[in-house]
Amino acid sequence: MLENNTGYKSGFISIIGRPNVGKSTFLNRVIGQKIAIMSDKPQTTRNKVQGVLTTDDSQMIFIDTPGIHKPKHKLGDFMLKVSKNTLREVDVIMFMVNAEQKLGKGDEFILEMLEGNPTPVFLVINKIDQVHPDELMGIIDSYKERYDFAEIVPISALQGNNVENLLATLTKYLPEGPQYYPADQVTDHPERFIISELIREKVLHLTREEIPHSIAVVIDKIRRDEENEGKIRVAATIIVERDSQKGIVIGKRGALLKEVGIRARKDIEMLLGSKVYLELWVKVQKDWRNKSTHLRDFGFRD
Ligand code: GDP
Ligand code: MG
Ligand code: K
Repeated sequence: MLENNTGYKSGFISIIGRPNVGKSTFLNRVIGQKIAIMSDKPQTTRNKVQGVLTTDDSQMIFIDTPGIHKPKHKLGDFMLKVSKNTLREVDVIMFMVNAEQKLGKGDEFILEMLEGNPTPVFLVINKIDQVHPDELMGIIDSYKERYDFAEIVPISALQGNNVENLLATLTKYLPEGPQYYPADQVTDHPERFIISELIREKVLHLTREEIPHSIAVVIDKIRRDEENEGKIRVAATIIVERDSQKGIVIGKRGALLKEVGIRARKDIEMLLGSKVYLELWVKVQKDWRNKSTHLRDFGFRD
């Protein structure tokens, strides 16, 4: 993390919108293909970092907020609640729509859900390469009457039109803050975040309600072991808040932790396309929960 970061801005941005409006295309354009594509794998119901854009004066952390659609079942209900909370905690919400489509039921549902949310919402009208410029005002007006957007920005994620302007405007809304993620770590090892989420997911699944969602998984090391058939060695630490939780995560004679390792390793091997040697540790860190919700939720590494 940078010291003396006066003037440096950083924050969390949630991109929401109906399927196929161009969310992944946007992320691919601003961050690079790999990250968005990989995090598209539907493996967790939880918010996750989709990509981090680091510049000289800012860092934008884009968060995937799943479950923003009319819930069909109990779990959907739960996910919606989690997403709603996330949307209150991020610094900016990017609500992306397709310029070719009229405001539909899916958009209505999202807008209703945003009612009363204090977070600034950007209306990002994507695919403007598909509509005539004269049509744009009408589209903007139809959305304007529905919600008090902080900004309305038309773009083409595919062709890149106005994307730089959108990023500059986003930066204005970010608070002063640290560079949460080292720039090179994110661009060189996007897998890191996904791997920690995969491990977390297994712990939560195997422990059910006994372990709170606030646990964190920190990846200590990812290294290719050239002497060992190029196997990738991953070392990770699961951080819990209490000794009792440590006991639960480890399980009787280490059985639960072993199972976490077996399941996580399978997924990580699929993700990396390589044999993986996974080493898991469990650590108690009592004040973990007292840190800012953001840091806790997004697996901040200190
Ligand atoms: P997501 O479901 O919101 O992540 O949407 P995707 O990023 O997967 O995009 C859905 C489709 O829309 C893909 O075929 C993209 O190529 C296309 N698309 C995305 N952005 C644009 C754009 O700005 N212009 C045009 N013409 N197509 C786009
Ligand atoms: Mg997508
Ligand atoms: K997505």
